[in-house]
Amino acid sequence: MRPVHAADDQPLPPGQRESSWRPMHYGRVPRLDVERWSLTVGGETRDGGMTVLDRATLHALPWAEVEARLHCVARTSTPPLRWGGVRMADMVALAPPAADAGHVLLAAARGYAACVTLADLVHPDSLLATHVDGQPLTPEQGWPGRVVLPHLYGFKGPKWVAELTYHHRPQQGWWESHGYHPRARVVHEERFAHQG
Ligand SMILES: Nc1nc2c(c(=O)[nH]1)N[C@H]1C(S)=C(S)[C@@H](COP(=O)(O)O)O[C@H]1N2
Ligand SMILES: [Mo]
Repeated sequence: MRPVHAADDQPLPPGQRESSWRPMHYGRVPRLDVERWSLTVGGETRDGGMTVLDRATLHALPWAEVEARLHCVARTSTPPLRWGGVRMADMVALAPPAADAGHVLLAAARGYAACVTLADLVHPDSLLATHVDGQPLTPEQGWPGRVVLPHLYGFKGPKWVAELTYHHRPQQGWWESHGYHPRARVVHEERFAHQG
C-alpha cells in the first residue's frame, strides 16, 4: 500500500501554497438521505431522454481511487487526499451526451453549479467521490457524492452533486458568472476568464 499522504509525489502547481483541509462552501450543509441519493442526467443526451442514476447504479460500477490535492482557485491546496468513488467516465457512459454536446453543467443539491467541458469530465482521474482517505465523506465534505476533477481548480467540483446537464455551449455556473475561468486547468493557472 502506498502511504495516504504521499506529498512527495504531488508537487504544488504554480501559484499554490499548501494549507490544511478545512471544507468551505456557501450556504448550509445539506443533510441528504444516502438511500434516496441520485444523479439526474439530462439536457442534450444521446437518446434525448433523462436518466436517473441511483445508489444501486453507483455500486454496480468499478471502484476507483485517485490521490490528489484539492486546489482552490484562491491559491490554497490541501495535502494529498485519497479520493474513492467511481469514475465520471463510467457514469457518463451510462447516460451519454449527444455527439456535439461538449459542455456539462454540474449542479449541487443547494444551488451551487459549475460548468466543465465533457473532455475534462471524462478525464481518467475524474471521480464521483463518495469516500476520502478510506472513510465515507462527511456532510461538510460533500456526502453522499461530490465531483472531484484533480486537474481543475476546486470550484469545478460541486459537493452534494445532484444533476448533470449536457449542453452545446458553455454555461455559467456560480463562479463562472463571477469572472472565473470557463476551463480552470490548474497547470495553466486558468483562474480568471479575462487574464493577462
Ligand atoms: N456545493 C458546493 N460545492 C462546492 C463549493 C460550494 O460552495 N458549494 N465550493 C467549491 C470550491 S470553490 C472549492 S475550492 C471546493 C472546496 O472543497 P472543500 O470544501 O472540501 O474544501 O469545493 C467546491 N465545491
Ligand atoms: Mo475554491
